[in-house]
Amino acid sequence: MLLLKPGLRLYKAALDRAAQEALRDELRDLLREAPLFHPTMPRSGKPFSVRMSNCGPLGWISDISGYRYQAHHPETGRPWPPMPECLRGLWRAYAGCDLAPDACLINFYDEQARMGAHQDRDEADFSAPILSVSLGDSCRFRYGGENRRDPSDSLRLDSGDVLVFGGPARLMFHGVDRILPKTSTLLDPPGRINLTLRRAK
Ligand code: MD6
Ligand code: FE
Repeated sequence: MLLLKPGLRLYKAALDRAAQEALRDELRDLLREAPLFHPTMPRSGKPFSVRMSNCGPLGWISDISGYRYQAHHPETGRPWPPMPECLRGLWRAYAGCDLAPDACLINFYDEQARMGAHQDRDEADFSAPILSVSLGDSCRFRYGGENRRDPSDSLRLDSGDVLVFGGPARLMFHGVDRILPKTSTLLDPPGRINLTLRRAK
């Protein structure tokens, strides 16, 4: 475990290749039930460059009217599929939180996609951490402080890595500067999947 700063823990290669392949295959089926959609920014309606879906009781979505957690897919109207057991096991092993996650956001990045600096603050209780799992191509992940203008650092996240944001790091600004194309053979089509497990309610 690497403690990057108080509350920010990185577990390199928490999933080995076989576990990554098993999770990839589960996600492939899950995304047939809950297809990736193109979220848009509140007010402006500008599309995100990532595509999203969710699993678990609640899912995070963004559209013209705002950010929120809801229990159904915005396009199919169906409930989100259950969270794979492998993800719940990572939460038990690494989150350090007795309560189970009730939401998992799935972000898919193609080679051009990025994620602007943001805080995750739509959850009811910031005492629970957020646990992130990376699959596929590596990325440059940027993290700073609680104010957008605080100094920032970046690190490389590779397939199989788990990052936990909790305690004093829970509300830090973070984003994805860029995807590093052709750094993994896990996904076809290529790209990066990031899963973030949360306690939304
Ligand atoms: C990403 N991650 O890695 C974006 N949020 O693609 C996040 O936005 C994130 O890694 C909250 C906690 C951990 C994260
Ligand atoms: Fe985030």
